[in-house]
Amino acid sequence: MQLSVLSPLIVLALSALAHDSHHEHEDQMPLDYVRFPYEPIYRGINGEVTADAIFSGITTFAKLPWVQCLTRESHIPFDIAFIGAPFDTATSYRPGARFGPSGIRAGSRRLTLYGGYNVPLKVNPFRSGLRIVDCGDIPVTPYDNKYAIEQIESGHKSLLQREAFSPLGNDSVTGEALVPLSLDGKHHPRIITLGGDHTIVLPLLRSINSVYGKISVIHFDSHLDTWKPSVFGGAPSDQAAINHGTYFYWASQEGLIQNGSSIASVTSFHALSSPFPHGAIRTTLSGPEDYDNDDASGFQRIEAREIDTIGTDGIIKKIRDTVGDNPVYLSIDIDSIDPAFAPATGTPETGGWSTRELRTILRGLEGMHIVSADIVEVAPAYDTNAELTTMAAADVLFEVLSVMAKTPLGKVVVNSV
Ligand SMILES: [Mn+2]
Repeated sequence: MQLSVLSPLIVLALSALAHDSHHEHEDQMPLDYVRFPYEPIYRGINGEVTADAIFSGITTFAKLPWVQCLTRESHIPFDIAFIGAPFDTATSYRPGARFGPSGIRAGSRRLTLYGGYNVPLKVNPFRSGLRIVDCGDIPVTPYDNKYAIEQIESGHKSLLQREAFSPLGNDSVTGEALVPLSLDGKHHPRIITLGGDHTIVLPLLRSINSVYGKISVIHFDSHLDTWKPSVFGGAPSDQAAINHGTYFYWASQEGLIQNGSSIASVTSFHALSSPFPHGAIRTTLSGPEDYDNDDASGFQRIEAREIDTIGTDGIIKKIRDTVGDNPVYLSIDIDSIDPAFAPATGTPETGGWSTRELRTILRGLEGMHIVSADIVEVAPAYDTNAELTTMAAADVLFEVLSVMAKTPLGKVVVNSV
């Protein structure tokens, strides 16, 4: 448009800025403002954090410091990073999860209002000594799924393959030095990805595989997501065959996820080698054979309705018995929660868990070696004005973050001599 009209205004504005800086009062928070741990820039009369810090200013996840990890601040190390993957061009029903990262950040504003102490887990992840940051979003094209999936893998790898800021430390019981779980023996940071439709887990698992090798997965979802492309709506092209209902099929085909043999404590409530629990499953199927395919992809299933018989304790036990001490990747589809509590999602299914139940189950994962995690399928356009879904997503991640803060990502090496 009329750049010639605007440009004198821009020049005026810039010159005004140049004359006014660093005098009258403290500057506005610059966009690349970084402070660890998070501290609001404005202080009350007695130096206290002022209450407006929660709803004013630029919103990151839980108001954490924003670090431009993928570009000019790639030299700043961290222990846990939040990163958005705004991709939603492989959804089967409702699109809109590209706005998930910004929606979840909006829903997370109040997490640190009173400081962020997690009462049941007895930890404040924001004051645990770990450096936790929001890295913004991976740039993702909405025009080309093949390229977008490469972008997500590359962005995630770029963060994951760095070394963590804090040393790994010692085992709390034996006092022995902990050893990293990674293939290269280095202590890597943990990444929490804000989706995005569930397809993003394929490139995320490719990245995870590059650091940890084959890995176990804990998958909370109302759907299987191991469907063969032919079952899941057909696949008119190679690219169409990779979508938010088939990515675990492909991850299994590519050998990214571990086959059950290395786990001693597998509970065989479904057949075949099955190290990976799906939780909250309740979808309809094309037929019973979908479960055979799910078995072949290496998953055990926990049906959503099992909560009525075995409760949250029983579900936690099933997960822990299945995964054991293995390094595990955690993927949470917001549709595992009932649409009464989280309506804003791509393929809602009634009969799900409450937000309280999922949070309880997640807290039950304390002590497990969660190497990274995601929450996906949050599509804020279908949310209520009360931000039910984005708030649920943020609170679920607060539990994940608390578990991570309590559990160092290392093991004690038992000397076999
Ligand atoms: Mn899913």
